[in-house]
Amino acid sequence: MRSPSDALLVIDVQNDFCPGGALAVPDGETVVNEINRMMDQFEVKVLTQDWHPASHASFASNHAGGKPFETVELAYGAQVLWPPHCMQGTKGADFHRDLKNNAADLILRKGFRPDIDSYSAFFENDRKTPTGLEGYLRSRQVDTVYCAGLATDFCVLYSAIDAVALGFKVVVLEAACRAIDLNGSLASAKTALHENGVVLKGRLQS
Ligand code: VGL
Ligand code: ZN
Repeated sequence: MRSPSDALLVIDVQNDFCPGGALAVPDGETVVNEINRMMDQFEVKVLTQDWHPASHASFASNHAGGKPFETVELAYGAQVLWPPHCMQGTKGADFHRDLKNNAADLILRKGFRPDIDSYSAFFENDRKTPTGLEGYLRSRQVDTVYCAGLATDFCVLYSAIDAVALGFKVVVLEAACRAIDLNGSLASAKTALHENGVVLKGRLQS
């Protein structure tokens, strides 16, 4: 068992981000075993679930002429348009069936506001609306956050950087993450993680 001040933060291991899903991350399902293996080592275990209404502003289909993977300007700034994914209550929004989701202490849903996307588990894409996760982790006296899940270059990246900004020590476990890699976004994500003081690690010793 690790120190009780260590939390495992598992980002968006949902069907739509796995092969066959609406926004499949290459090899996305391979993170499941890695994550399951670590689940018992942590006292604090949080899963996030991308959870969008059908009218969500990040869906290309909700913009006239909008195409997946292009960038548009929304009220809060630039936003990548995605194929509709992780719609509330759908199979695509469910966790991967093999993920040990029953072991989680907290399941945090994000991206439920129609007009704001939320990559980060801490702040929505307007960069100021909090999700409440900071308070939860502080109440449980967490000081170090170990990040895993999908996708390395979007939701894991934003979550890790926000966690650092909030004063947590942050480790991204690369063997337990996979990337979308849109126009070099994995390389820039790794640079940003390093520059922000996030520790990149392969896997934890068991
Ligand atoms: C994600 C794009 C859109 C992610 C979520 O989990 O990385 N990426 N919604
Ligand atoms: Zn999403």
